[in-house]
Amino acid sequence: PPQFGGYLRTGQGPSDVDEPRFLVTGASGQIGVELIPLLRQRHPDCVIASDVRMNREVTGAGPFVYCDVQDKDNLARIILENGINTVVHLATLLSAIGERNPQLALKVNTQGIQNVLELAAQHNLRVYAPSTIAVFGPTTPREDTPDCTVKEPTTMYGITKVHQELLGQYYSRKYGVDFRSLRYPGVISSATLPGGGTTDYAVEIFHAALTTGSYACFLGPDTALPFLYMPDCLAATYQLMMADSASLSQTTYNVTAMSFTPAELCAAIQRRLPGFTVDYRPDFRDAIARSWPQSVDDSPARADWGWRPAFDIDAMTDHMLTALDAQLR
Ligand code: AKB
Repeated sequence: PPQFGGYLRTGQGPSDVDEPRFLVTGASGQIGVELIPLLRQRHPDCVIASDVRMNREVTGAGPFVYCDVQDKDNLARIILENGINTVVHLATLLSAIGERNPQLALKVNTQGIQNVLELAAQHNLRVYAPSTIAVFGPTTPREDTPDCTVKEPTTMYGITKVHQELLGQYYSRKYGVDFRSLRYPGVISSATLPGGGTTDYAVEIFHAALTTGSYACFLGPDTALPFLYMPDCLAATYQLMMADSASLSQTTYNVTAMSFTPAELCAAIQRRLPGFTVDYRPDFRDAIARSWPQSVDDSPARADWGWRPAFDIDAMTDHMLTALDAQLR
C-alpha cells in the first residue's frame, strides 16, 4: 500500500483519510502537464486539475474545473464539494512575464497562496506550492547558495515567492498547516513549453536545434544557472509531498541537479548535432538571471528526505533530443 507518512492525522477532517485527494491549480502549465498524469497514475480517481486556461494534455485526460486562484469562494467550493485534502498550488506568473506585468504578478501570486493557505487552515488541508531560485537576489552569495541566506529579490515574481515561503512557514507554525515547498531552479522538459520564465531558453534551444538548426539566445553565453530535468523535478516533488513529516526540518528546500551556461548547453547540443548554431542577444532576462544563484546547495533535501538527481547535462541532453525528435516526427 502507498505510504502517506506525515500525511496521516487523527481527529476530524479530510486529512484523516489515508488517500490524498488532490486539487492541482495552474494545471495547464509546464509542471502541471507532467505532474498530473503521475499523480493520476499513482492515485487513480483522486486528482482534479484546474486552471484558467485549457491544455488538452490535462483538461482532456480527467476531471478539470475552471479555477481562478484569486477567487477564494470558488476555490472553497471546489475543495469542499470534492472532498479535497491536498492542494498542489502551481498557479503563478513567472519571472519574465511578471516583469512585463508586475501588478498582475503581485495580485495573482500573493492572493493565490493567501487563499490556499487560509482554506488549508480552515479545512485541514495539506499544501504543496513550489518556490524558486528567484527568491534570491544580487545580495545573495551566487555559488552553492544555501537554503538559509539573504533573500532580497529584485523581480516581482521573486518578491511574491519570498512572501509565499514566509507565509507557508507562518501557517505551518501558527495553524499546523502541512505546508511543503521546493525552490525549483530552471526546469527543462519536452512535453510542454514553459511560459514566461527566465530559464525558458534552456527548453527553447532544444526545439530550435531540431527545427531551424539555429537559436537566438536571450541570455549571454556566460550566464550560469542551476537546472533540473523534468523526471528529476517530478521525483523530487512527489518524494517531498510523500515524505514523513518527522523527517522534515524545514518547510522549503533547495533542489538542483546541474548548473550550466548557455554556451555550455550549446556545446552539449553541438556534440550531438554538429551543425547547430547559437547567437547571443541578451535582453532584460539576462539581468534577471545574473541576479540569481549560479548553483545552489541542496544538502538539507539530500539529508532529510533522500533527494538524489538522476540527470546531469549530458544525460538530460540525450533524453531531451530523443524525446523531442520523436514528438516532431
Ligand atoms: C523562471 O525562470 O521564472 C522560472 C523559475 C526559475 O522559477 N523557471
